[in-house]
Amino acid sequence: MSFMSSFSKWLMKKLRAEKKAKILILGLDAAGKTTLTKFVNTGVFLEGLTPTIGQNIDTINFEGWDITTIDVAGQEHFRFLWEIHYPGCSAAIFVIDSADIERLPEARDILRIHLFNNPVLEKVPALILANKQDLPSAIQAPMMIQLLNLHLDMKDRTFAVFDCSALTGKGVVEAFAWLVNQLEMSKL
Ligand code: G3D
Ligand code: MG
Repeated sequence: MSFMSSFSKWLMKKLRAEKKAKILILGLDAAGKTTLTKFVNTGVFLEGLTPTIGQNIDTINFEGWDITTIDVAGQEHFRFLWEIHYPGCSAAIFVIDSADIERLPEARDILRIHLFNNPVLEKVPALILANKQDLPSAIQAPMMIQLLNLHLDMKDRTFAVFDCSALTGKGVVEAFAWLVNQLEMSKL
């Protein structure tokens, strides 16, 4: 069995044991959200991928689980359409292209607007993925925390930053293990 397939099976088993959760995957366009979702879904999940509004929202349903991925950049006038997806979600993942230094300020602003300063997502654990670590210029988690000001902005929040590559899968299992643990703890 391939690594990806056993990862998917492991994740599905964990999630199933937890019954239901709605997980948001946010980030700028081209951060790697779709690649991550494909990785998570490889092989096992029943995929009903439907681009709901324009090209920037995908919803995947499997076994009663919802994963919604949203490109939260630009198109501010459509914001009210994305925000209907926010209530009731159990966790939020924010994906960053760690090799795209030029867009880091934009990612930081968007992260603030959609996650830190968003009362609807105040209580949910936030997993921040420093994606594209396979690229030599990628910024790693400790530096990312400083650059995004997470140590200050997120001090009252449950969050973690993980290095990963949605392309190779490196780091994804560890990151999702953290997230699933948070979901498990929130049900205690
Ligand atoms: P999005 O859904 O957030 O908009 P995508 O982003 O998943 O469509 O990814 C955008 C581009 O980044 C894709 O390349 C994809 O292959 C690439 N990408 C995603 N994750 C990684 C990663 O971890 N490492 C590297 N090197 N590339 C990654 P294309 O060329 O198809 O635009
Ligand atoms: Mg996408």
